[in-house]
Amino acid sequence: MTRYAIGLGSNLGDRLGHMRAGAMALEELGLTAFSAIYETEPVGGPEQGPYLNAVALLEADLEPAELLEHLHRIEAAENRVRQERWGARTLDLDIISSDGPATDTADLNVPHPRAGERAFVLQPLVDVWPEAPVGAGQSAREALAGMSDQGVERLVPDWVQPLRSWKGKVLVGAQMALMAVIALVLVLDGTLPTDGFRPVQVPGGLLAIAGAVLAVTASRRLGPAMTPFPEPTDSATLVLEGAYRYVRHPIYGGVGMFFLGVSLFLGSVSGMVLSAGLFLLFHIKSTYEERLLRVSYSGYRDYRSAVPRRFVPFLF
Ligand code: A4P
Ligand code: MG
Repeated sequence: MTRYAIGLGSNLGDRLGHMRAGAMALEELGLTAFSAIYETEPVGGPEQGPYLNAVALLEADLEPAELLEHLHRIEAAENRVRQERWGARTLDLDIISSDGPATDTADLNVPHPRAGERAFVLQPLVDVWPEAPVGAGQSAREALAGMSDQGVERLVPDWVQPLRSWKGKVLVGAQMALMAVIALVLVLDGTLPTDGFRPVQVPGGLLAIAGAVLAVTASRRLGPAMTPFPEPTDSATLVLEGAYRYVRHPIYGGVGMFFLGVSLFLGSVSGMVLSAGLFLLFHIKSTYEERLLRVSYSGYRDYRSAVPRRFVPFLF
């Protein structure tokens, strides 16, 4: 039995779909572990979109050359077309490292000759096999230490199965509970002045109305893609119009503004504090959600740079 680390990469078409198809095919060759999935800046080659990269570990009774044939077959099944060196690809499978003797032939080099200098290979490799030899007598962990980050970002640990996790459910549960508590506190704690009005009622009322308008228009724009869960639905496409041109999470922003506005209007300090807590929870939830959106949509990374505001147009 030989242990092999296989690097997976995709930056063309349905990246996650190609990575998953590759992962399924590797399972039949003796798979033992998968790294998390990372989004990475392209290294070398022509101008091209960001990659998804991961590493799989195999224990297989195969010679390196036989394994390479299997990898080429799996790549071909994902319509891999070889046009230019380091060009965009639907699926690239490379033998990164093994615990067998080094291979150095005309069409196969193991360890992969460039593995030791590339963070997009080393970071996922360290997830599953930190001591993997990557050339020059170095392990993956040693080669990675002291390397600049090279635009490699860890997205999600479990990517081979559909993206549904307990974390999403916990976040939705916490959000529903907190919204119910704020509503209850406002009913019990909020008061309207009997003699005239308080000056903060004007900005409070305006904020609540603006929040409601933002949340309602954005949810109508989202249509069938709307879900309380952070994981995108299977049929969803990325919505970038309407309120989404100004903020990346207008529904969360609108709901938060609404609760804060009503708390101001009713003069409830507890309501204001809890509304600030709701914004904090939305921040945590949307940070997680954006990692899932980046795995699912190659355009999300550019969208995030183009629309820097998360919740409130022009502010934050
Ligand atoms: N070959 C030699 N050694 C190996 C090995 N250890 N594993 C030969 C796999 N193949 C190996 O590969 C060309 C030939 O290399 C194969 O036919 C095989 O005989 P290829 O897959 O047709 O083409 P390639 O992948 O473009 O070539 P190369 O030189 O292996 O590219 P690299 O160095 O793997 O770079 N940026 C990011 N962020 N993420 C990436 O995944 N990948 C590349 C490809 C460039 N930039 C990237 C990424
Ligand atoms: Mg390759």
